[in-house]
Amino acid sequence: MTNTVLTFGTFDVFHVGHLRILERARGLGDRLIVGVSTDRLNIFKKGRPPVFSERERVDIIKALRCVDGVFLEESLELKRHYLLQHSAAVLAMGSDWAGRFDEFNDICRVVYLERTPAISTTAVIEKIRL
Ligand code: C2G
Repeated sequence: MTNTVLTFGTFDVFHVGHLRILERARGLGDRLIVGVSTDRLNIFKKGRPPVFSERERVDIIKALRCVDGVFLEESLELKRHYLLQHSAAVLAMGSDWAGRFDEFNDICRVVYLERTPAISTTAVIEKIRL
């Protein structure tokens, strides 16, 4: 029985905080499948389009050694569907989402992993701007 881990994110302006959580999520099972937010979902979540398109963000995530598969996350409301579709044994998310996905405890283990401090896409954009 393959122990599939699912995680989700926009992964815009990819940085080491994204890499750390993907590597740690991968360590929770035998394979890691990543739901990458569509451009449209990012606008809904963050009120702005991502810097890099969904195509570019998918290509980067797909290229990572710790990632076994990628799909487009169209909506935050489809999480149960995605978890069942991929027979996820684990949902792993950053601690900024702590508690938000406990409702899925009936179909998989829900794990919140500590965020990597002092780095975010917004901070990287600000640093480049300055
Ligand atoms: N992250 C992290 N450390 C950081 C920044 C981000 O661990 N310094 C984690 C976040 O907690 C998240 C993942 O990296 O688990 C992706 O972050 P985002 O691309 O900002 O994704 P988010 O907007 O949280 O999307 O359905 C859930 C959403 O799609 C998650």
